[in-house]
Amino acid sequence: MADTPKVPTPPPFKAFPGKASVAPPPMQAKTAPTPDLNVDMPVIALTAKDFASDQDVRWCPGCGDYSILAQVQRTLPELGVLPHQMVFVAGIGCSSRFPYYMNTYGFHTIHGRGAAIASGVKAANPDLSVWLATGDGDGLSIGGNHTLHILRRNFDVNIMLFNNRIYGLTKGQYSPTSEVGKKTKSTPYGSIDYPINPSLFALGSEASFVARTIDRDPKHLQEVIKRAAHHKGTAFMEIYQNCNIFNDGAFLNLTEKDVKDDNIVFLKQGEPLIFGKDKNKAIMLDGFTPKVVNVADVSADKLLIHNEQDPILANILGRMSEMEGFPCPLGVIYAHERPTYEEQMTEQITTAKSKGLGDLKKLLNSGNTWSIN
Ligand SMILES: Cc1ncc(C[n+]2csc(CCOP(=O)(O)OP(=O)(O)O)c2C)c(N)n1
Ligand code: SF4
Ligand SMILES: [Mg+2]
Repeated sequence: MADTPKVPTPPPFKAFPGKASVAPPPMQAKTAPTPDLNVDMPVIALTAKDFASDQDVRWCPGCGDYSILAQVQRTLPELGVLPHQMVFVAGIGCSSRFPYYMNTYGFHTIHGRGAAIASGVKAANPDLSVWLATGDGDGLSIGGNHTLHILRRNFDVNIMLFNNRIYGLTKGQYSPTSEVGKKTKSTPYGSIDYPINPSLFALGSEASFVARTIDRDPKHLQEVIKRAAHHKGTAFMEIYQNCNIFNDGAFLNLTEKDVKDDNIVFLKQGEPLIFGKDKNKAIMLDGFTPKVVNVADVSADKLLIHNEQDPILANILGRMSEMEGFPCPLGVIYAHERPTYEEQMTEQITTAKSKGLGDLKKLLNSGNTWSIN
């Protein structure tokens, strides 16, 4: 196969006139600076156990949430962030029980409002490493509005959206990601709601990082968690998760040994999208339309090369998961840094403070004021 073509640099963001696009950051944990007390102290090697709380885990046996929890706890020691520098926030749902099981600070908040609370935590103390656990119901039904706003604001928060395509905690009602025709307790004749694609929702909400992964692939899950942790800005992870009680087998096409290789394409920056049991299939673009081709029939320079900084390609890849005859892209779909909300907010506060103390009475009586007789 010919040399892999160079990945083009995307244009700068129009929302930040004059600022050039930002190259992917060096792998460096985005976290709190080491507190003064720890300066010059030897680094303590933490393990997964240091991030696990003493609470009994109350998920159903066999639930995919166990794997997600285990991979988070296994990955965190590598980030160089101490448990007391982290906050896990959640709304309500099975997935939202996550903070109980973490030996970090945590908030189990109200349904759909985790994104707003996580934004507040980050605004109040930008040095904390803030994580949000949410579900397809919590984050995209009642909390859809809050999810949208945290994404466009770009707080440096890591969001894990557990997508099991069902309301698990409330015993099996349909969710915004349930497929058309799905029969549940609240859709006895089959759902007539068209489902949301969470990764596309995140892209449409101007997320600066969007990745997709799955509970049954621990290694991939860990890689995605690590990438999200290193991204400066809101990192949105859609995690396919099996609810074996109310929606068992929702992702069988991506987990069954005999079919998964034909149904998944793993995204790797700068590499062609090749998939299939024998690595004999690939994706190429015909204009903006993706096509599945046989590797043997096409020259290597015609194959689609992954560029996680390309927003147009991100939309094609986000959509591909539901296109008939195409594999589901797993990995980092989009990663392109831009200034975070808390950075800009701090800058504005500093500028305002530099002007000295204000006069509230003068302010209230300034501008267009009038008296009512
Ligand atoms: C204001 C409010 N409305 C409704 C509920 C009931 N409720 C609790 S969890 C939930 C849905 C959870 O689904 P999801 O976010 O997908 O989480 P999962 O349990 O599937 O992980 C609902 C509707 C609630 N707790 N509060
Ligand atoms: S109801 Fe489903 S999502 Fe909730 S704990 Fe049980 S298996 Fe997991
Ligand atoms: Mg759910």
